[in-house]
Amino acid sequence: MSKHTNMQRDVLVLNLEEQLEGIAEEKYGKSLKECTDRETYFVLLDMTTRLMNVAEVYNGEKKVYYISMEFLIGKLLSNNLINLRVYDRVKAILEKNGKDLAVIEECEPEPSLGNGGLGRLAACFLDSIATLGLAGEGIGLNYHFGLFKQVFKDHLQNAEKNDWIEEQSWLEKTDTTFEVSFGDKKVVSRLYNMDVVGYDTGVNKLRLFDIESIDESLVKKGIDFDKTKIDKNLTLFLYPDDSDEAGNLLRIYQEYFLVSNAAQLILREQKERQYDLHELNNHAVIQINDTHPTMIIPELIRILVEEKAFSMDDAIDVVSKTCAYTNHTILAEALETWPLKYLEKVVPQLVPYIKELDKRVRAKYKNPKVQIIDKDKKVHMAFIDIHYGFSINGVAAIHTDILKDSELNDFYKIYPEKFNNKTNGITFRRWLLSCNHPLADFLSQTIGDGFKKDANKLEKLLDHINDEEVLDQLEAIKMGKKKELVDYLKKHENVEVDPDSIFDIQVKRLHEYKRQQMNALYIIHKYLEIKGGKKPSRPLTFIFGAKAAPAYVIAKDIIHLLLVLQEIVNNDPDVNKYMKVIMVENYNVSYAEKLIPACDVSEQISLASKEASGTSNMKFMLNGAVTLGTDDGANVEIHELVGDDNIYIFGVKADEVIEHYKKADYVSKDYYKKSKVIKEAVDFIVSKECLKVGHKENLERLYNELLNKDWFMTLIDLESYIAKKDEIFADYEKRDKWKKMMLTNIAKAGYFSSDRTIAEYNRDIWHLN
Ligand code: NBY
Repeated sequence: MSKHTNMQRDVLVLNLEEQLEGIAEEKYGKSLKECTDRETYFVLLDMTTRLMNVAEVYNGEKKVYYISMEFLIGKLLSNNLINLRVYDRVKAILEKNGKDLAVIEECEPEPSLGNGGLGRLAACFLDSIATLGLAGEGIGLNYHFGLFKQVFKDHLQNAEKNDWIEEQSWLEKTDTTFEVSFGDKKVVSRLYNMDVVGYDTGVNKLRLFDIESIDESLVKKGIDFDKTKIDKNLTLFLYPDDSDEAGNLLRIYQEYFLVSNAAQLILREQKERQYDLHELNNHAVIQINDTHPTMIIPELIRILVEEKAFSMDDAIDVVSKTCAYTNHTILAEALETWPLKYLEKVVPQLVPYIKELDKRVRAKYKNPKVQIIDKDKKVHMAFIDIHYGFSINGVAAIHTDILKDSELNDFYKIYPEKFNNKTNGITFRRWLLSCNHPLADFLSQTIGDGFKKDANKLEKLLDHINDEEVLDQLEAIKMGKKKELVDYLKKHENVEVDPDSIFDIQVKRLHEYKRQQMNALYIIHKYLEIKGGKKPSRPLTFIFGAKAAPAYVIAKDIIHLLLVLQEIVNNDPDVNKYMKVIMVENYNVSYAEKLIPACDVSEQISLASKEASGTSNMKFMLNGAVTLGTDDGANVEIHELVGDDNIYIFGVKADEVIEHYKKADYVSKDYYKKSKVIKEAVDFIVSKECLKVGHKENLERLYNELLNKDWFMTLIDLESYIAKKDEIFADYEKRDKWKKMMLTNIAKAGYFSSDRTIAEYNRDIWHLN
């Protein structure tokens, strides 16, 4: 940090209280004490922004551009205060003025700029890039209504717009505007910046592009709007319903809007710094977050050829050395393939370049499975990344192995040197220091502060594995967090929960491969057991949080089933003393920060081979929950770290699953017919109890899906899942064993710090100094 900014910062920090009073006076003509909670929030927003303005800005010779359609950043106040190292002081000043920082935090709206893991990962990465002192920025879009807000009506998911942007916010409007040309129209963009401050370090920027001509009034009811008015709707929503052609086209318009702006921004910066574009790769590395920003490759090549007098060979060469691709899925249906005719309509200027890239591949490789444009004239976006990027990484060891050995094996054979693994991570600032103050403070007292900068130091906790006082404290902290959640659930979901019950939590996007439906079948099984007189030794609380894509019918049916079960179970006097079911409304980052610290059992039950990594598994572990999971994604690495005794693994393995798909020999009905337990649970979905509360259409559709298709093999694992879950609940009573499991999970979580992940990206891919 320069002496100059350092001093400015010190002055601000020393006079924090005067500063806050000054801002309160300036803005509202009041003392801090007299400000409402909301006004206090805006005072803190101003204060924090001032502090970030005098922090060091990173400016390396080489910079990483993390380009992504999503940055699920969550609320920023608490995190920024923590990273600026003023959280405790601000909290104390507020207390002196009769205010509670935790209450003030509630005034902040949560930016709604991501779907789930992929978007949240991008946000964790920005935090770690800044914390490690690397020059890097995120480039994304500023969606006005973001991902929809979920509202339950009549036991069904409804989608509403999420109007999160306020007059005063962390967004800073800049003077930068670019022109973006599509096949049939032009729009003008505007850049907004958000500061990303590292932990005890400097700041980077998140760059969010918007259009000047946006028209929010296009959205009348729910999330419906005229999808053809691109110049008015382009940045209204994230990932709008893609079930029709207009929705798909809009998505392509959004993607090109992102990459066109990114390319202009990056090239402008190269020019300002007087770098030779033939050496672009020495000054810039572009990390492409999933295939959504893939068009950055042909777009950069196009600009270099058409505007910078590059030969095609030179342009392709330097762009290929600049771009790296991260894959987040092996679900074939999630790998983008755009019909060439869509691209011809939206981005005709790119089509000759995409054809040229395809032609070069054809000239070298005969294998039809590696061609960019297939025989049906569809463009495989991932294949552009693989042929014309220098790195392809998966997000957990098993995931990368599956990419290499099966999904992308044809490419691995061509480019073995390009493939590498980067196991995901999470930022411990948000997922420990910010969401669980009691635990963070207790860890500091017990093992010192070192873990805050070097997460591996958490391992020191293992020295205390036989220390009863430490174990009891961990248990007490968990209980404190459970009680906080109980109050919150009472207030927000109107459900009574017993804090002494076991909190079993599954929160993540709703998808059949994640198998929330298997968890639902367990709940039915337990319900029937209790009805039959078999009571659990301790009450059980099953908590879910999940949004389903509005066009994903079965996912919405699963939500319906969960809400129906919630109604039946919680209102049945024979049962509700022993178990409760809660599907929280509008699960988001802020909700996660309340749920995760209170969790006992972390549900990570995807069909093996299908969850690329998962990241909530890491957040839960760090907060002392024990994982109940399949051998999938990062669960495999958690298992290796904590050992067999500190995790509950069940179900078929990935290779077995892959075999079933190859042979197409999985028949769900066989499992249903063979097992009384499975049959009873599945049949209950269409029982008169369920039909009385729920809708015949939804429940029957789900029932038939499970019986006749079950593409993600729920029934193959149901019996072993029930057995493992009963085992984990029984073990919860062995309090000494359980507390030691909690401690071990926390102690071993250090590996999953995104600081480690980013250090690896930098070491192997980015090479920034
Ligand atoms: O990325 C998730 C993976 O499922 C999870 O296993 C992994 O831990 C995480 C981070 O690597 N993927 C994910 O969240 N994907 C999406 O949200 C997503 C969003 C949009 C589209 C596809 C997937 N899309 O096609 O538009």
